[in-house]
Amino acid sequence: MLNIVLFGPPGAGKGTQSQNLIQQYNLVHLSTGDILRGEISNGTPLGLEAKKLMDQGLLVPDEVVIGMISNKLDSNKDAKGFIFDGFPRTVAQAEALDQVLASKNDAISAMIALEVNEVELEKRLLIRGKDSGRPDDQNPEIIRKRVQEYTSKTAPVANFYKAQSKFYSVAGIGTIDGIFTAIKAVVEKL
Ligand code: B4P
Repeated sequence: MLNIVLFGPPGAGKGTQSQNLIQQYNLVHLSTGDILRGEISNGTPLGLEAKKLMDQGLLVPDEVVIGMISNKLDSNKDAKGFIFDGFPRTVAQAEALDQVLASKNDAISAMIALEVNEVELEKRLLIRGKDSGRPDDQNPEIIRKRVQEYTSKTAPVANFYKAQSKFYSVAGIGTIDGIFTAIKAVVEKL
């Protein structure tokens, strides 16, 4: 199976490049951000709790997102592979993902990290915030909080995959097509 973790700070292009990858390689897209926003729009108890944290730029508790991903893996048994977009976002999530995949005789193939500087991230998210209505994209302070959460809790996940020799870095600034070409070059070598 081809299982790719698409990694990077908020606004790095994970969601954007996931769409390209699922089309090119016929993979299932698992975005914890999208799943959580689905829970919010359905008004579920989980969604109501998640919204309070997401609106402040904070991460949702590990056990909540691990449970969600586990359920999605179980309900996509025929998949050729998965794109994990926005997950794992903590080392505990990465460890749990390895365990869940190992129980299915499966594993992560690669982590592809999109490298984008903070000035560009803030610019992109504020532009998206104008159209998307996403409350976490509209306020520079909340965006900075999300980047802080990324730096303190999510960036260490890269070391987890480096230790397994599965880490690949791709420059995330440039055209969407150009960045996808660089991502494909990594995937083709796996
Ligand atoms: P996510 O939904 O994962 O959102 P994100 O990281 O902010 O952005 P995304 O990756 O989708 O955007 P993209 O860069 O593609 O998370 C939202 C929140 O959910 C988190 O803050 C957290 O609270 C919670 N959450 C989610 N997963 C969690 C987890 N595992 N554990 C705990 N909490 C979790 O795109 C951004 C913009 O840039 C777009 O408008 C796009 O068009 C533009 N763009 C993309 N590529 C570009 C390029 N090359 N040039 C110019 N613009 C570009």
